[in-house]
Amino acid sequence: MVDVEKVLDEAGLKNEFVREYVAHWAEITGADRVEVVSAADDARLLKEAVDAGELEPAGDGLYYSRSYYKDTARSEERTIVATNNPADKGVYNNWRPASEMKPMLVERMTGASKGKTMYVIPYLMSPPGSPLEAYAAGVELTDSRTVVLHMIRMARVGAQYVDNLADPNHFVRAVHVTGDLENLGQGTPDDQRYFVTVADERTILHFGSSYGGNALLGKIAHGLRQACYDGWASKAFLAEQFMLLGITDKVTGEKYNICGGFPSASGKTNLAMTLAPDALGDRYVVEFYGDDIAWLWVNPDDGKVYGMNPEFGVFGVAKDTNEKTNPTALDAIQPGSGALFTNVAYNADTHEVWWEGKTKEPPADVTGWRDWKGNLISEREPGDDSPWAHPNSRFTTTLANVPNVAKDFEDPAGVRIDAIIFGGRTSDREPLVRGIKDLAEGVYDGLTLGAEATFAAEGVDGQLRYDPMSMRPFMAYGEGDYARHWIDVIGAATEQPIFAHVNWFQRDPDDGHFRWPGYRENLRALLWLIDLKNGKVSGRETPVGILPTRDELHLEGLEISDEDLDVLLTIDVERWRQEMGFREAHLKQFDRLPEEIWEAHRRVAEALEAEEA
Ligand code: GTP
Ligand code: SPV
Ligand code: MN
Repeated sequence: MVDVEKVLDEAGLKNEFVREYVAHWAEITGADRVEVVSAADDARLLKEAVDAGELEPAGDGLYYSRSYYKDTARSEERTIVATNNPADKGVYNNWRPASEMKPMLVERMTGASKGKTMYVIPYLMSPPGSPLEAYAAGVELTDSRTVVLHMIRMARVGAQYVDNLADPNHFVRAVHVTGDLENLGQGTPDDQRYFVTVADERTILHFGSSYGGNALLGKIAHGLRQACYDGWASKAFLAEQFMLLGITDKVTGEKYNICGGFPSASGKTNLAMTLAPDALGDRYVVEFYGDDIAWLWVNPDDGKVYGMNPEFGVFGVAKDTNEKTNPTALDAIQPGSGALFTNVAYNADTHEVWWEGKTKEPPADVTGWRDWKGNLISEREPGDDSPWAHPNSRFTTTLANVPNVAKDFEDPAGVRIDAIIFGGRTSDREPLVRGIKDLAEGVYDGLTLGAEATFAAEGVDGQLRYDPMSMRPFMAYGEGDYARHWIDVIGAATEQPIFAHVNWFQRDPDDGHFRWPGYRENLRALLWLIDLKNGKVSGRETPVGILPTRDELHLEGLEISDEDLDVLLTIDVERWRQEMGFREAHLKQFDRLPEEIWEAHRRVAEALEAEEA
């Protein structure tokens, strides 16, 4: 048996509730050793991980790892929100009673860390001093060293974050046990994995993965699922899968902050890291606040909506990240940054990494190159053109490495939110941007976000589905209550942000090309939205929101055909009328959906009926 008391004393970890929790799970998991970690342990842990073969060198201060080949993305099916109240059941949260799930997880975790070290990771999911700090503290226990190294990049890590809590018992208990990955029946009827958030007990129990949101529990499980529940239970805030950026217009000196949700792997990181298009000169400066999670609240002093990014790093999709699409990301993962790469292609001779879209063609000399599964490219069967990197392969780097990170990204006050946008991969129907000024219509728009699912979750790639506010995989309670909470929180602001729906992914059905060039050019749509909010442009009213006219958009230097632009700036009324029926069926699933949402739905439907097709 490990002498847990001794380990905690030596680490100076005094919080009695934390100590009790660590001792409890050390006994259940049967770990051989217990170790408390802080960010200062990074260099030592990196060296240990390299010596143990868990990481491989990928250049100066860069590291590479592969996860088990059946463990490369979140599993939505195996992810569950459990509580003690059946009324918390929603359509998407896979609700189960806490009393049923806890024993199942304890059973799976019992003795499952035998022979391993249980790392104790005290963390904070907010800048210190934030008004939401009380919801941000947690302690992850994990039996994976690579998970520790990821957590050190993605969250603020150290014993100080749990030793001075206002309420010493108010921290999230987050237990991660990897399990025997080769014998878990991933994706079969006998699947042993369970990723459970016991939301009303602020306890997270994840078993059977060592990858991404399944294992870095501060991020998705706490920062989104648990916080979504906490925000509602406390009535104090919203926790959303949102990016958050600032745009400064150097001519007027004004700065605007925009946050918004696109489903997983649909462009949040790319948008938050974007640079103004070269053709717009240096008038606009984009600052990065966050790329995956934002917590929003109203500041009672000025009545405005504020937001902050609870994370400390970026866990970004590697695919198609290159000098043209996202130079900022490349800077953030350069030599010396301490970045980690997972499931990209790797060359052990040269320590290089590669992924689809990093360069147009893969390295011409394949000597030494292995794909994400570890197989030599040189030994592939002729005609095997499967990707070298897994589509959900990722890079992990801290915010401080992002060259355009906002100077005030750690300001505990957060930043004022001027606009909230929704978007996703929608190959038709959704125009480039439509502005929405009414709160209920904005919330309605978020709830009816329809998009193609991506490879960030197992087994759903390409499916067209509704993903309310991009929170479908992270929703912690009922959708009707969630809509009510949104209207209440944002409705309490005396100055409302403007809403908008954006789409960078409309395609020409004839040849499949993206009608909008995307990436850095996306800033043009956001600039128009700010102009709309400020009354500098009035756009064109349509049944589904306000669209830009061609001359209101900042189009200087943009290469786009007239036909593509016309389609991007018009509404296909017939297609939208059909959509309204789908939306009605979608919304009908939700219990206690606020009447304001139904009114918004009917207003849009009636306006569409009245429109000339
Ligand atoms: P998660 O981390 O899974 O929540 O994803 P995310 O929403 O941050 O997505 P990310 O920005 O990493 O983009 C995912 C994929 O979409 C990448 O392969 C990008 O290259 C691609 N992408 C992002 N923005 C655009 C765009 O404007 N146009 C096109 N065509 N592709 C884009
Ligand atoms: C997502 O899938 O939305 C992510 C990556 O941000 S993960 O941390 O794996 O959830
Ligand atoms: Mn995400």
